[in-house]
Amino acid sequence: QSEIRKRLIDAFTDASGEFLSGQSIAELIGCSRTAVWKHIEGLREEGFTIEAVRRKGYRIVDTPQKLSSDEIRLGLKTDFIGQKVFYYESVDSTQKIANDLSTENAPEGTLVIADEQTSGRGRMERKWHSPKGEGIWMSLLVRPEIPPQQAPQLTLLTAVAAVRAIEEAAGLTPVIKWPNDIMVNSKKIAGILTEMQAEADRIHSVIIGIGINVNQDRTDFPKELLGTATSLAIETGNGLPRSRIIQEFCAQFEKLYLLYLEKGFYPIKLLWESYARGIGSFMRARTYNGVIEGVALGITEDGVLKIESSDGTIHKIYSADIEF
Ligand code: BT5
Repeated sequence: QSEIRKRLIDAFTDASGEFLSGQSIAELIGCSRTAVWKHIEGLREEGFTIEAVRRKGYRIVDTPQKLSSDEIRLGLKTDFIGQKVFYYESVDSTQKIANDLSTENAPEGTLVIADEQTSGRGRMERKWHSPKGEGIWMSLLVRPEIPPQQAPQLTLLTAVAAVRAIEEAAGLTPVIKWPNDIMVNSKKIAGILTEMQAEADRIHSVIIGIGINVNQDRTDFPKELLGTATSLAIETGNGLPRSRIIQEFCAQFEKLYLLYLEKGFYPIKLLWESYARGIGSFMRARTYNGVIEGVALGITEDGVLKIESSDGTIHKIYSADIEF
């Protein structure tokens, strides 16, 4: 079986992107023409995209870019972020696994990555679409010595790290929409979810979940995300190795995190503002307690959004979805 698979891959490699007829594949790998179809299906299940055209045959359009912890660690330029990687083919949510690892005292910088999440989560129990092989679905564990109420600052720090990683690895410059949306051409390309384990005055751990859409094409998004979501492949026109983006993210995150621990939130705030859109504009914020409209003044030291409504009241927004 694996011998046939190998011959099939070799045949496609030799064909270098040209079509191979069913008959010639059958001869090359030594099986019947009906068996060819079964082997092609096998490759598809592994993540190969194979085009089939009548009278021409088959050709490989895209190969799976398998991730592995070795591949991620190779070429990682950090001291501790991502130095311990747990990689899974399929999980419900990497947040849950990172949370379990945290109670087992996993070291700071531990990274959990999955090729697929079957119940990826957004904020407020929303769903995060995490199809197999198409994106970066990962959770990072950190243990900063900061008061629990400052943990939201890490969401903003992570947004800066994600924007910079995408800039470096893909050559796009995304913008940030408060608090956690990373946008390219007004569509969401990445999201961040920060959760923590803490007592009243002490943080045990913060689990930062990051989802980045990488290889999806337009048809890979469910209907409800068609107008609002995008991927690096859609925006750049080509697929990208996920490991490169993960490595870049880890490097950017580590730099910012060390700066944050040493100098506090202020330098991070300045960077965040330089990538943010909508500050100074009219915004509508949908919060738990209703809608607040007004001009966005900026963020506070704690990463809270300030909106001034038309009667001059300044509202502090801790959690909301915004439109502008
Ligand atoms: C977020 O929530 O943007 C946080 C997403 C965090 C995902 C990561 S993946 C690794 C880790 N493990 C998890 O289980 N989660 C984290 P929020 O701001 O609430 O946005 C959620 C909304 O974004 C959904 O209600 C959809 O409208 C939209 N959405 C869902 N999947 C998307 C995708 N793949 N790309 C763009 N938008 C999406």
